Parts: sequence; structure tokens; C-alpha cells
Amino acid sequence: MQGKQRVFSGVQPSGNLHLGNYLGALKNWVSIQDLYENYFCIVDLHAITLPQDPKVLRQKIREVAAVYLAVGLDPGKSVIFRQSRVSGHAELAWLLNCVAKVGELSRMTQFKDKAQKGGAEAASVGLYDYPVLMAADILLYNAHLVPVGEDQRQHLELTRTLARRFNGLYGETFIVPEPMILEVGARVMALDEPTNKMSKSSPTPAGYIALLDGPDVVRRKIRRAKTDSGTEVIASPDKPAITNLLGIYAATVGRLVPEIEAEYEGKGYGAFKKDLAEIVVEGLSPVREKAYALLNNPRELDEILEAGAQRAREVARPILHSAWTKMGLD
Ligand code: ATP
Ligand code: LTN
Repeated sequence: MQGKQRVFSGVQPSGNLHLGNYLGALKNWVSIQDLYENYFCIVDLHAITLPQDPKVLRQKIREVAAVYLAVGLDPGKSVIFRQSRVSGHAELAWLLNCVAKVGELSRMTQFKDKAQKGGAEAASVGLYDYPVLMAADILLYNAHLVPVGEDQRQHLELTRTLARRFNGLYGETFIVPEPMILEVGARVMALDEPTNKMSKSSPTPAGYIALLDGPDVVRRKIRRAKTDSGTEVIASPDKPAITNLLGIYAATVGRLVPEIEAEYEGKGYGAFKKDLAEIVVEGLSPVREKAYALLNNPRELDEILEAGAQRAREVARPILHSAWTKMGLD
């Protein structure tokens, strides 16, 4: 693996992985897996920034691991592990907390959105500090590239700011990472409300297609997906619902939206949705089947994660030590 640039990314085990996670992140991770030295993390410390039931969390962690493997991430090519099993993430987060500014964190839109739900005063300090922990995840491995969905752009910008600031204050320590955000699929919207992002923490399952949803559920959700007025299958800013469905189609089959528009000219929403449902079912069925098979053997999943954590610790340790040394903590 030597000589390759490093990639770091992660998914929170905070709910059901969905088509947005797949098209915006996981699919891309698989396609770049051979090109880089990859660290794909299950960011369980991020998941607990909102309340989690321990029993459910335990299961969700394994589900994310199973989905990682089922989509094609290969532990022989990528380091797959849990964030909480590498203590350097939390340790570097503390160092970076002392470099980050309250003003910066207060501007993070994800915090504002998530905190708004229960009132900002009642949000956990962890939720506020979420972007600093994310910066620690990335900088701890000196990752060059971070493949994520569009919603993570602002967090990545903060990571870059913290890396530059640390280097400026204490001397060159961290690589300033670059975001890797796809053109297509980087922002899949909710099926029931196409002005909101498809999200794990969505209040209704109708909004998202879970990667573990069975074929009939997928078909029903797409059939019931909100559509715009009119009948034409054309993407446009005043037609967010059909634009979103076209984006899902394009990202799933790896084609461009205009080609698909041309194919459905004069055919109407019904025919389009029917075909879209089959395409998504076809794309997800192998993932679902493989993930369930892996979940039948949780011990093997746990072993893969532990072996990954061991490799991650070895890479992280000298980088954390160099940050300590630079700060005078050696
Ligand atoms: P939550 O709703 O709980 O915040 P999430 O659904 O946004 O969760 P994350 O674990 O936060 O999922 O995200 C994992 C990866 O999936 C990130 O790279 C993120 O940018 C990407 N992602 C999440 N939602 C979408 C979406 N709707 N479209 C495209 N990419 C997405
Ligand atoms: N905040 C990210 C998940 C995440 C992440 C990371 C992504 C945590 N740490 C490091 C890339 C790199 C999200 O998708 N909500």
C-alpha cells in the first residue's frame, strides 16, 4: 500500500443506511478502493452526539460493517474499523478543541439544523463539537482525500482550517485534506419531501430507501414518492421531486441525466417511476442479500473490525505523537 495517497471517510451507525449514503459516498469508496490507501471508519463516537439506545447502537454498528463489506469494500484493500476502538480519535479531538474557535463551530449548519430540533440550549456539547472530532478523524491519518456527500463540505472546510492553523502555530504537522465530492449522487433528497436531504434521522421511513429494504418496500416507496405538477420527465429547479428521481436513476446506473430525460420523453411519470423502482431493486438486492448473510456471523464481523482497528492504531500513533511533541506535551 506504500506510496499511495491516503483516503479517510466514515458513516455514523445512527440509523438505517440509505440510498443517499450509497450513491453519495459508499459507491465512490468502492470505485476508488484500488487507487488509494483507504481508511473506512464506522464513526460510533459521532453517533452518540444524539441519544442512542445501547442495544440498537450495538446492532447498527454491525449493520454498517456488513453493508461496508456487502457493497464491496475489501478488508484486504481497505482498513475497516470502529472509531471508538482507536483512542487517538478522541485524544486528537481534544488537542484540536484547543485550536478551534467557538465562533467557527457556531456557524456549522449541521449543528444549527440538528440542534434546532430540540433547542440549541439542550443540544449536547458533543453535537456542538462534532466537526472537531471529524477533523481529528481525518488528520489522525494524514489523509489526503475525503470522499463524502455534499452535506459534509462545510465540515471539510473546517478540517482544512484547523490543519492549517495547527501547522501555523506549531509547525508542519498535518496534511491539509481535499474533499472528494461527486457530480452525480452527492445530494440525494428525501422521497416524501424533495427539499430535504435523504437522511438516516428522517422522521418517516417513507423519505428514504434503506439499503436493507426488501424489493417490495423499495417499489412501494418509489411508487409513492412525491412528484411535481406536470408530466414531463425533465430536471429543473422548479421540479425538485422529478429532478431528485432523475438524479437517483443517473447515479444508480452511472449515466447522465440528459440521456435519461431523452429516453423518457413523452412517457410520463408512471412509466419512469416503474423503471426506476426496478433499477434500484436490481442495484440493491445483491447488497441486501450479502449484508444479511454477513450479519448471520457477527463474530466474523467483529474480528474484521478488530483487525482493522489494530492497523489503524499503528498508523495513527506516530501522527498523534508528533502533534503532542509539537505542542510541548512530549
Ligand atoms: P444523519 O441523517 O443521521 O445525519 P446521514 O444520513 O446524513 O445521517 P451520515 O452517516 O451522516 O448519514 O453520512 C455518511 C455519508 O453519506 C457522508 O459522506 C454523507 O455526506 C453521505 N450522505 C448522507 N446523506 C446523503 C444524501 N442524502 N445524499 C448523498 N450523500 C449523503
Ligand atoms: N460527519 C460525517 C461522518 C464522518 C466523516 C468523518 C466523514 C465522521 N468523521 C471523517 C468523512 C471523514 C457525516 O457524513 N455525517
